[in-house]
Amino acid sequence: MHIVELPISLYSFKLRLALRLKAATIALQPPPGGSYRSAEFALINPAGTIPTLVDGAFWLAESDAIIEHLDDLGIGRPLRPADLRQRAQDRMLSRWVDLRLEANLRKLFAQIAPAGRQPAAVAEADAAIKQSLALLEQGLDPDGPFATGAVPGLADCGLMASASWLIRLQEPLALTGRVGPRAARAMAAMAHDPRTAGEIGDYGARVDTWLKQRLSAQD
Ligand SMILES: N[C@@H](CCC(=O)N[C@@H](CS)C(=O)NCC(=O)O)C(=O)O
Repeated sequence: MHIVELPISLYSFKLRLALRLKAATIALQPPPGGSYRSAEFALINPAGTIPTLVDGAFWLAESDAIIEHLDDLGIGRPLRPADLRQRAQDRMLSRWVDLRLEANLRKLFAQIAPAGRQPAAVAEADAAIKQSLALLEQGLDPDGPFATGAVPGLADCGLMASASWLIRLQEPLALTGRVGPRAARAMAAMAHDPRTAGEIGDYGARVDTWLKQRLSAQD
């Protein structure tokens, strides 16, 4: 069994956080052909997305599906909360991060290079991100520190991954959306957790390097 992923990929980072929390060691490999757009990778996962779990002829896309499958297989410590309501809320929050926050954040990637940046597109995505953050804040556990309570889950991994980009795009794109206090507390708890602190620091440095280059790009 191995996971096809790339070090800079946001969703791969999300999955690596989950692996750290689970204390699970699974081989990580880049997509065959060097890119998730390669013809070789399309033969494995026709959706062409990373991360992808591969086990012989079996493959699985979608970070949440992969993490839940690893939990179901009993690989590493269970990540999802044992309490069924908390578990369902964790799924809901993770969907909100993916389908609302991340979906709008993604629209900003085409706006990072200053050349050709469209202020209206940035403003539209910023407004939608703000709305998603406000909604998320209402769903996060009031006592925390993590998304659904005392232990981290799917939603904490997704939130950390998306917010790692959001906080770095705020200044260069003059975004007004800010993570709320509950989300900030969950992120701080992840950053201070000895299982995930190193991965978060390494990824942040990688994103900083990537952004520095992109922000000075002329195309
Ligand atoms: N919802 C998916 C999204 C995965 C995704 O979009 N990954 C990006 C890299 S961070 C990708 O593979 N993009 C290639 C594409 O969409 O063509 C998940 O949770 O795994």
